Amino acid sequence: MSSTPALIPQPRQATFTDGEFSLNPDIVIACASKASAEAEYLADALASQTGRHPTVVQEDVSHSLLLVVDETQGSWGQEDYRLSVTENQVRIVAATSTGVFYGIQTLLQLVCGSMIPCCAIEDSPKLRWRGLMLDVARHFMPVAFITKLIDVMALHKLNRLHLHLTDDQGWRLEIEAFPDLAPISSVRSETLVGHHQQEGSPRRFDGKPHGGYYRKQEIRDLVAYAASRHITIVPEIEMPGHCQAVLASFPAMSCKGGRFEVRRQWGGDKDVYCAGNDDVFTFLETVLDETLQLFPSEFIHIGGDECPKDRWKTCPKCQKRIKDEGLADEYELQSWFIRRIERFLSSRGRRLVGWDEILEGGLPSGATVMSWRGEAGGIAAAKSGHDVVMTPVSHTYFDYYQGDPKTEPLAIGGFLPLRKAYEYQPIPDVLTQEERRRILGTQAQLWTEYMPSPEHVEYMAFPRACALAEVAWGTSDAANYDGFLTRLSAHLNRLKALGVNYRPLA
Ligand code: TNX
Repeated sequence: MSSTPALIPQPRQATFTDGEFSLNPDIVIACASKASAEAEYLADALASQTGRHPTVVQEDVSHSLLLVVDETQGSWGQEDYRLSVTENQVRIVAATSTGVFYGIQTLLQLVCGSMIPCCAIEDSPKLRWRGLMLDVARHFMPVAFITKLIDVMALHKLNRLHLHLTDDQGWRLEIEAFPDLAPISSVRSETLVGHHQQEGSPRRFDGKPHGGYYRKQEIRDLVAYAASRHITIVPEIEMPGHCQAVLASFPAMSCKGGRFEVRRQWGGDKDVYCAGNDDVFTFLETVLDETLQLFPSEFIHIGGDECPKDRWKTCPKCQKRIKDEGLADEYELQSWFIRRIERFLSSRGRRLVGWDEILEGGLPSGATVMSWRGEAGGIAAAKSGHDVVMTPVSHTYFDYYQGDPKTEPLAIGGFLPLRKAYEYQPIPDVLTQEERRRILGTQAQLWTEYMPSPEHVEYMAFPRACALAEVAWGTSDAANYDGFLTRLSAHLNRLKALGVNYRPLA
């Protein structure tokens, strides 16, 4: 091998030596029974890369390609692996099947034709939440695309897919207890064209209905598919704001009643769930119960962002709640709302995660914060003993422009070029050693107001998500951006082979 293979994310430690392992036609993969699914995955992947399908055996004899799960490796992390390649043998050792799976991902990136360069790799991630958030509410995304995205995530050792399932502009999840909810709340009559016009000038709409929602069986299949790639799907059900689509089905859940439409434009919504109405909690708990049955994720996202307080200020029921509960104001009412939901989730053995506004008015003790309006919320949360996922607009909002707006497709705004995504450091220096452990990880945000299609999502996501994956794995080196770019330009061929519509490098 003349040059070191282009690995993304870069492993923690890798030594390459002379010589190669050759993938002969008669190759056999021997695996521990705990890694048999991973062995089949590897066999399929090798078949599509080399045209030859290896045999998989589950026995302890030594074969040329070995997948070992060694649970006695007590000191190893759940996601760590060791990969060694000699001319005679490829060996992946890990304490869990997840570690084996990551060893396989590295191995697949090493295959060149039918050769694998000799090497010794020891690898482990720095952060355990390495995610991607996909907003399927603003624009519905087909199941086939999410499946493809899961495969591309696996290639990058990303392990959380956060699905933003509900918002003002659409509700995307079938709920059996409320059979009319998804059919009605998933469809808007039309969509805003372009950005909001200047004050006073008319808005334009496309005149075309937009809709779609996921059937329960589709979700079960997606969750299982993701699990086979060692990815957890984290569902988000938004509350107390961003709920106008629900109000189109259930106006009585609002403070004022009346008629609501599934929202046709972005931003600026005033309507919220009525925090004084117990039916709202019965509704939300029913929805959450069905959601929990579908998604085994420990973490359940409840949104919590951008909850306008105007309606609550003038609502007699909300004001009565404030009085009855001895709350100071509407911010404490929001906090009371989130606490009530947090109690519900923890009674079901799950953990609540929400956007950083859930800090306002006091945070329930078990809650985890996604710090999006910068890092301050995350820092405050970590300092007060809460877990945090760092998601600041500055470095993780992949709905922002990645180049000159004059030559890029219309985006929401902002500017977040690839280099900036690569330079991100999710663990703030100001935290103590103890507090740093609170930073679970980071994730990219793909808000889809201006991404109407899967191809467009791919264009915005990649290659910035390649950078984020290395940042989250903990081996990015901002001082060597050029080195990353060199690896990336080879890595992009892998994305091309998967049919990903990435943004070409400048
Ligand atoms: C803010 S980030 C929002 C979303 C928008 C996004 C657009 C967050 C928690 N709320 O509703 O889609 O900005 O960048």
